[in-house]
Amino acid sequence: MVQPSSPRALLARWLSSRGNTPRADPAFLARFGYRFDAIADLVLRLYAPRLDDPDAFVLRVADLLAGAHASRPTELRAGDAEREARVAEGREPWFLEPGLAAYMAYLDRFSGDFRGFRERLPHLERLGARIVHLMPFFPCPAGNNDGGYAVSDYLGVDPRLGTVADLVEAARELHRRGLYLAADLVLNHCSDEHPWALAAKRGERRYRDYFHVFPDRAAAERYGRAMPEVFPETAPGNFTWVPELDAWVMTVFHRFQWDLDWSNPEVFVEMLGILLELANRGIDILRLDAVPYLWKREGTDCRNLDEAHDIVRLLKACADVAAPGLAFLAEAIVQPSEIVRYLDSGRVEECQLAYHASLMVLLWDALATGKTAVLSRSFGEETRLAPGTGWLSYARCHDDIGLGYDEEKILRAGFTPRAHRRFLLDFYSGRYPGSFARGRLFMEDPRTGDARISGTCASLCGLEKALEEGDGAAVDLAVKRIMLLHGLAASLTGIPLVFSGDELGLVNDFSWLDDPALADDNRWMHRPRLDPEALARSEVADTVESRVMNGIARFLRLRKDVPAFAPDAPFEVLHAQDEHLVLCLRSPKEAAAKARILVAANFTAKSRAVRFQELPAGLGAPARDLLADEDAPSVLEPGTGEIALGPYALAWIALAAPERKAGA
Ligand code: OTU
Repeated sequence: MVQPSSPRALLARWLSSRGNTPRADPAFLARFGYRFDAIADLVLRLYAPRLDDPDAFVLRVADLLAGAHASRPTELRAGDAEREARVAEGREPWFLEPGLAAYMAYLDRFSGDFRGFRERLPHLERLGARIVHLMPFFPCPAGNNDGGYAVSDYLGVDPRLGTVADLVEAARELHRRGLYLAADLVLNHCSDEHPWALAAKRGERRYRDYFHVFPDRAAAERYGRAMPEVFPETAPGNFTWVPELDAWVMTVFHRFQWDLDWSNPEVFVEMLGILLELANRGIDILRLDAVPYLWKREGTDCRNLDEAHDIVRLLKACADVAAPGLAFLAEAIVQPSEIVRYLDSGRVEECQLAYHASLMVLLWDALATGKTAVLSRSFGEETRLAPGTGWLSYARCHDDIGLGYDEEKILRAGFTPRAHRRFLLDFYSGRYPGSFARGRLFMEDPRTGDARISGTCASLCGLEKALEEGDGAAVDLAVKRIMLLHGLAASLTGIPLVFSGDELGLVNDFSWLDDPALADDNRWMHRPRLDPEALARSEVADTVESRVMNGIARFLRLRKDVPAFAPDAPFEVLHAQDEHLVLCLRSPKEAAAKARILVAANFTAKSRAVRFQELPAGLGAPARDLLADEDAPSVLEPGTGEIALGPYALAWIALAAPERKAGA
C-alpha cells in the first residue's frame, strides 16, 4: 500500500487540481474543508487494509461529492442554505421544528401510485402530518420482494408506481406545501436480481466481491455461528446456496436479499453515489434500513459493530458536504442501549433521527398488562438524546412488534421475563383468556419459544373483536385505547409518527392470504389499503373512522403550539403511586416559556385518579387540561386536588408556574 498523505496535504492537492475551479461554490468548499479530516480519517479506518492507494480513493470520494453538489438543483441548494442558517441562528434543526408530525405509507396501498399521491395530500394535511415517508418505491422483482425491500435498481422507480420524474415532482409538491419527503436507503442488502447480483452470477469477480460469498457450507456456518436469525420461520439460516456462484451467499433477511459487503470500498462508493442522487431528487430524510447489520465479522452476531457506526458517520460527513439539508433516520430495532448509539456517537455526527422502538414496545406492554411499571421504569433510561437529534415516537409501523427490551427491566418491575414475554405473545395473539387483541405471532421460533407480533393498531387494541361481536361499549373502549397510544406518542417525547391506516382505525386485512407473493409473511395483515370508503367515512360524524381520525388530528394540532411538546423538550417520568398510571412531566426548552405539562394516562378500563398531593412538591397547581373540551369536560377537581381519569383516558395538564419562595 502507498502510504497515505496527511489530510491537509491531500485537501491542498485536491483543491489545486480540481476544487478551485471558478464554478466552485464557496459554501461547498467551506463545508468540504471543515469535514475533510473526518472523511479522510474514516476512510482510512474502514478501508486502509483494502486500498492500494488510499490518497487516490479519498480524491475519488472528493470528486464524487463535488460532482453531486454541482448537479444539486438550485431550489434544493437554497433549502440547504435555509436549513443551515436556522442552526447558525441558534434554532433547532429543521427536522426538530416544534409541531412536526410524520406519516408512513406504502405508496400503492396509500394512493395507488405517484399520480394518486397528490390527491391524497389533503388527507395528510387534515391529519396534520408534515413528514411523509414513502416505503421503498424502487424497481424490485415481481412476486415476493419484501414490500420493496429487495431493491433491484436504487435509482429507478417501480414502473407500477410511476417514473423518476413523478418522484421529483412529488418532492416538489410536498415542499411547496411545507411538507417533507422521507424515503428508504436499503443499504444492507439488494435484490438477487439487482445488476450487481446478476453480474456476480455471470462470474464477474468485481461484483462477486460486492457480497459475502463462502465456498462451502462449513465456511459459511463457521463465519455465522453467532448470528441470530431474522426470519427463522420463512428464511431460516443466514446463508443461501447459489448454484451460479457455486457458493453460499450471506442472506440475513430473505434468501432473495443478498447482504452487501461493506468492507469493500467499491460498495461504499456505489452507495454514496446513490445516496447523493436520491438527495438531489428532493428527499429530505433518508431512512437507513437495517442499519445495525451493515458490518459483519466472523464469530460475532454481526449487529451493531463499531464499523457499522463508522460507515454511517462517513456517509453523513459526505452528505453534509454535498447535500447538507439531508437528515438520516436510523432504522435500528435493537435493544434500547444500542439504538441510542446511532444518534449519539460523539465527535462525528451519525443519524439525527431514530425510531423509538423501545417506547413503542413499552406502550404495548402497558396496554396488555394494564400496569405501567415496566414502562415507567424503562422509558427515560438510556433514551436521553444529544442536542440536534430526536425520536420518531409511534404505536405501530409496517413491521412486527418485537419484544426487544432488556430483561432486567422486566425483572425490576416484578415480572419473570420468560413468563412475561409468553403472556404478551398470548395476549396479542388473542390466545390469552379475556384478551381483546386480535393479532398473530410473527416468526415463531419453536426452538426458543420466541416470536414477534403482527396486527394493526386497531385490531391489537380490540376494535376488530368488538366490531365482530357488535359490542358498542367494547368499540368505545377500543377507540379509547387507540387514542391513548397515539396520544402518548404525541406527547411523551420526539416526533409523532402515524402508520397509514391507523389514522382511520383500520382493522387487520386478510386479503394477504390470497396472494401467493405475500402469503408467508403475516406482516401484510397490518398493511391495509387506504380504501376510499373508509376515507369517506372519516368525514362522517360518529363513525369509528372519523372518531379516530379527528382524535389523532386533534392531538397533532393541539401539541403544535405547546413549547413543552417540542420533540427535544425535556421529559421526566414521575413515580406514580397507582401502578396503572403513567405520569410524565414535559418542560419547555426555554425556561421563559414557563408552562410545563403533566401527561397523565390511565392504562385500565376503570376510572382512576391522579392525586396531586402524592406528586413531588413544586410541580405547580394543575391549571387546565389541554385535551378537555365540551364533550369531555375538564377532569380537574380543584376541591380534592385530584385529576380524574376515565377508562384509558389521557390528560395533558398545564401546570401553573410554581410559586416562588419569598426572597428567592
Ligand atoms: C427492515 O426491518 C424493514 O423495516 C422490513 O420491512 C424489512 O423486511 C427488513 O428491514 C429487510 O429490509 O427485521 O422484522 O434492526 O429489525 O431492519 C423487521 C433492524 C426487521 C431490523 C429491521 C428489519
